[in-house]
Amino acid sequence: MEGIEQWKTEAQQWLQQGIEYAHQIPPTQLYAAVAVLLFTTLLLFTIRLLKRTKSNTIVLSGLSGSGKTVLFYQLRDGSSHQGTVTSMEPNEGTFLLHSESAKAVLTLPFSTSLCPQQKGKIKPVHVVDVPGHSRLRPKLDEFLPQAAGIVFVVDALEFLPNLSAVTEYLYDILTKASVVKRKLPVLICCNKTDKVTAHTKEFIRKQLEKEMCVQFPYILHCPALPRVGPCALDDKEKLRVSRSGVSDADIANDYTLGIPGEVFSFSQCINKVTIGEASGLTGEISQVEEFIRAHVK
Ligand SMILES: Nc1nc2c(ncn2[C@@H]2O[C@H](COP(=O)(O)OP(=O)(O)O)[C@@H](O)[C@H]2O)c(=O)[nH]1
Ligand SMILES: [Mg+2]
Repeated sequence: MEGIEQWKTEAQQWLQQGIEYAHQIPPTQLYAAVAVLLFTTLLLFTIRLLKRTKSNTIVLSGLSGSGKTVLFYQLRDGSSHQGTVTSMEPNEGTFLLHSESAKAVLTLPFSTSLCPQQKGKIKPVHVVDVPGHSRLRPKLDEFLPQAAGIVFVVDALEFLPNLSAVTEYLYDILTKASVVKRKLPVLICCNKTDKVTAHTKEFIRKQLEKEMCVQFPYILHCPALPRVGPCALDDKEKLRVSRSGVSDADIANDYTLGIPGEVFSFSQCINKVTIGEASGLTGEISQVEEFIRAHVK
């Protein structure tokens, strides 16, 4: 008991001394010190928060057979791993892009692996290759909330026979709340350009934009949707759209695309949609790597 009393009085003395000392300091100095302390705390807190929320996940999506798995191995190992079987589970990994780790090794002639400083400068990328089979597409929703960007792989060789299915899948992605709200950047990657019969990215872009209007005519012909750009459909609007002949499945998504009355173009999307070319098989994947680096820093 006595010990506690003694401790109390000591603490009070210390407090008194502290207050006296604070009184001796000019108020401006005191205010400045408090301001610096607050500012530093706030800065550290913000840096921590930013670091935590900055995602390094890139989602590879697209129909089965478009070349996602080959692209995944090319990004990771710099080879196509031919002969891999169709995966029923998402293929995922966190790694340094092969081309970047190779470059870093070249700059270090006497070392066979990356030194820690070199590794620290290049951020590893978490790449997820989500199987394109329609039964497995819900898997995509698991990864989109943490994604920094989407690479939508299109088979530029067998493009026209798949046009309808490709458009439907792309529409589905571009109207998801997890994509529109977070303005996720999308790269439409026209793959298999090593073959001379592959369609060009310009051709593919135009066909996709045209097909959007064919498959989802309310993008074009529904003046009942007055909002500009992708907009949330409330229940009344969904009913109105479904009465105009569009199936429920088409309007099940949270957002719609395009500007009513205008021909659809990807530039109307709130999120940035770009189009590029690649060949996973031969390793011509620089446009995909540039996209990844632009969004994973
Ligand atoms: N010519 C050519 N074929 C490719 C290319 N990328 C993938 N393929 C072939 O396309 C098929 C499907 O590839 P895969 O990566 O399994 O597609 P996924 O179903 O989207 O994962 C395989 O036979 C690959 O060899 C490419 O860039 N060029
Ligand atoms: Mg695959």
